[in-house]
Amino acid sequence: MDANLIEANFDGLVGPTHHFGGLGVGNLASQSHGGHVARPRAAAIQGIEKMRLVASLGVAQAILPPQQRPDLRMLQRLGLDTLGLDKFGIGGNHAQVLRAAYEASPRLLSAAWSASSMWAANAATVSSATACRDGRTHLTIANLSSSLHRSLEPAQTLKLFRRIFHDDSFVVHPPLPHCVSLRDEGAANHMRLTDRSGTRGVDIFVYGSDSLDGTKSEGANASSRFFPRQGLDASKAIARLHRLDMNSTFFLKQHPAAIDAGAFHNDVVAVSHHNIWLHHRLAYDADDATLARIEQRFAELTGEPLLRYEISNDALPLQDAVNSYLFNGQILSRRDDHSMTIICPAQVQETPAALAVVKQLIAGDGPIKDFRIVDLRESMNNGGGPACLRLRVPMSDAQWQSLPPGVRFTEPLADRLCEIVERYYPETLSLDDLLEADLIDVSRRAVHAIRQALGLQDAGPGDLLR
Ligand code: SUG
Repeated sequence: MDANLIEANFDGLVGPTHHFGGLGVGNLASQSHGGHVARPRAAAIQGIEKMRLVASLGVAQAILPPQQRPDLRMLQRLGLDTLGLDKFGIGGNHAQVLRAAYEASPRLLSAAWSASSMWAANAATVSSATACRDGRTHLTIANLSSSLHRSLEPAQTLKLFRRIFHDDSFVVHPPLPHCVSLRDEGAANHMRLTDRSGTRGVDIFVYGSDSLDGTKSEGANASSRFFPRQGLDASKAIARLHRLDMNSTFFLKQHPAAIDAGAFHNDVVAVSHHNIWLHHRLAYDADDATLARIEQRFAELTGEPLLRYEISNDALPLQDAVNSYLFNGQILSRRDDHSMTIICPAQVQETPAALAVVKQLIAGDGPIKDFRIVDLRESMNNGGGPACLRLRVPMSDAQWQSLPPGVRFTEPLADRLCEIVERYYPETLSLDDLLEADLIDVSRRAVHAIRQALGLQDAGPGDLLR
């Protein structure tokens, strides 16, 4: 595949049951907002506004529908199964099921309702066709084994992705087996650095744990506060599955200080786009020689220097990096003049050190010429910034044309989605509201209407629910 690749952004539309469950492992925003009242309607509109902005820059934008919730079958599988649900989670006394879940644990109830599939950066790891030896674009669905609410996503994601990426030029792999050493959180822990055409380059996988039993790293290099979410064994398996060239594939370990400060994914302390790699000094437990080898390999392959911007802890303390989500910005190449823009969450503007870093980047002679601020407060309060909400899929124009047309962003589609959101989504949602059986129907209708708007109508109740 020689022609230039486009970097399509697939955003997860926030679902109608967005709430603050306090469920995110090592995710400080999620933990500190647990139990707060959420605003699902505003959350979805904020996400759609971001898509409008990205599309207005001439970037290929597509939309992933929210998943069906609650996952009553999960509750059934955990022993709350005596209440007459059928195999699709239909029937039975829903109010009783929800109450029983709540009494078993409010976290269980929250997990069943979680709208976490909005964070599409965790849906899959994607390898460009130009990196894979068979010349196809490989996607491995993330198993998201570190937490219950997220482990519910892969089954529906696999179905959806097989439908969207149906063309022979894509290969969609099922999630790796659910186990501790193979826990995998998808593209949030992977970066592909390329020349400006998007073709030649290197792959970097970032992991948190490399110990043999896969739990925690030992010794001084161990994170002490939080369970690392990505296992090295998982990253290696994906690199093999995707048939990557091991001479241009690197595995970097997250710095334990970063995990301890709340960087539960690489994309909280690093961001990449084409030949740009912006990261915090404490993002990796790697010496300068390792980073230099990556730069050298990149230059060999592309004939260009890698533009690596390392931000020191003095310039931006880790805590400010995590609070502002500067590194979760989206760097995008505009279609008109190919200059780059970074889209940052509003929290960057409110964090002087983070704002200073962005301004310095723009003022320099690098390709990033502009920054835009987006308000994603609802998602941010659960630890999900601009980059978390999107999955990048490098593809040729022919591959873009092969997608079901309804998932490609257009302004009329955005307007239609806003109407659906206004019509069905609750204005506010608290944990107590999750006990309301009526919410089941509202949520199903909303997701059904969204899938219809995207041209992903369902064949029957089985399809709709699983
Ligand atoms: O997995 N939050 C998500 C946020 C994911 C962000 N993604 C990236 N960094 N790419 C998580 O921790 C919170 C849900 C709750 O608490 O209700 C949550 O799952």
